[in-house]
Amino acid sequence: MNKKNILVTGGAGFIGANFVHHCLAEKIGLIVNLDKLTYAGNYQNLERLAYNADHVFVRGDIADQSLVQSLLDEYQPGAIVNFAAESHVDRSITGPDDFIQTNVVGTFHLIEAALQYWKGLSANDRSAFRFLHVSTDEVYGTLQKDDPAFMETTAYAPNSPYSASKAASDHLVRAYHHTYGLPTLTTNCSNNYGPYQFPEKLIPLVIHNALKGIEIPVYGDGSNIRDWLYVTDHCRAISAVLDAGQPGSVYNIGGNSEKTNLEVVHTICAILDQRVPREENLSYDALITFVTDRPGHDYRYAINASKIRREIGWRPQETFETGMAKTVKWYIDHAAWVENVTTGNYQKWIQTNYGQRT
Ligand code: NAD
Ligand code: TDX
Repeated sequence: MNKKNILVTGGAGFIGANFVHHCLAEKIGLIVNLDKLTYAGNYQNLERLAYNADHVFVRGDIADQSLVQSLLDEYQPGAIVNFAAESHVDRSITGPDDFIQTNVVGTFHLIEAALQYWKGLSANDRSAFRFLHVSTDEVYGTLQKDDPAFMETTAYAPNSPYSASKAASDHLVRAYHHTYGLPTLTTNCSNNYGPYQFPEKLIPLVIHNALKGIEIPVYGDGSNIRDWLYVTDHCRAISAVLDAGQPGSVYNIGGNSEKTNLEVVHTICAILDQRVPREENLSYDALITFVTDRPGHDYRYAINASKIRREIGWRPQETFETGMAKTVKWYIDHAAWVENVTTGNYQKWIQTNYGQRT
């Protein structure tokens, strides 16, 4: 086994691509990046790595167990970090099949390949190996305004097909540790934002629509609350858990930055008002449009991140204000990237999701 090599899955998506860039900047070792390149995966996110000898990109499915097995045999990684997933709640409501296939069946085949590989390692390598599964706070369900934040011990209560599929995958990972002793780690993180996020998610969608001068759709009355974390802080947390996490453990990761959706939208509009003023000094706020709510919409997520802070020493470096300023600037500076990902199939999704809402 080569301890420094990591098999990253879903590394052409939003968080995965940021993680790959983070690892390569830190010169951690060879990154083998397995991604199916679904609508959400974008090789452009990795283009600047085309000549980086420490990055190997493989187009493929985590559910293809023999492919995963052959990559493990060839590159002998010391860790697998699993980002690959269908990740958008609204899409899971209109079409849950892909979520079950990748998030549940795919994770099963990936961890089964990992187990077979791990069993063949020497005793020293078996104890050094890690399977890190990247999950979400949504598995814990929803909170009321004054409820305490989610802890690692909070009972699972997923409410959407997306969160149910992620919960199922978390349980598989837990079982593979408990039954077979596979050294697993699970991280449950709050909402991320930053570069390379597909503009179907709230923050990049708002920036995109505002700059195009089209309606900014806010579900319901905009009072739902999310705990926002800048993506690079999430990547640092995953690296820290890989290095120092206890096998079989779960770590909650959060930004300690709860905002209503309306607060998020107003923040983006205010930054854009400064950076790209509209004609006649109209505010971008004027584009906000309240639309039919998401079915089963979770009211509030909040993460208690005291375990990872206490045991591993991780804490976020960005505040919501500094992270949002960087994020809006990135989308303004990368208009060509946005243009490329918002053509074709993206247009069909916008019609499916927003065409029915009043
Ligand atoms: P994303 O949708 O941007 O990217 C997912 C990536 O996985 C894409 O590159 C896609 O091509 C790839 N993929 C999908 N199915 C695959 C398959 N069967 N085999 C191989 N690759 C496949 O998602 P994201 O926002 O970067 O999220 C990454 C992970 O982090 C997910 O597991 C998600 O549940 C979790 N997460 C996301 C957030 C968030 O706010 N975005 C928060 C907490 C946890
Ligand atoms: O057009 C919109 N209008 C709107 O009001 C969209 C797309 C979203 N929203 C609301 C719904 C949510 O309350 O904004 C909030 C954030 O929505 P999303 O960006 O879709 O994220 P969310 O549903 O909270 O899930 C995200 O965080 C947890 C990720 O997509 C998941 O992958 C992650 O697990």
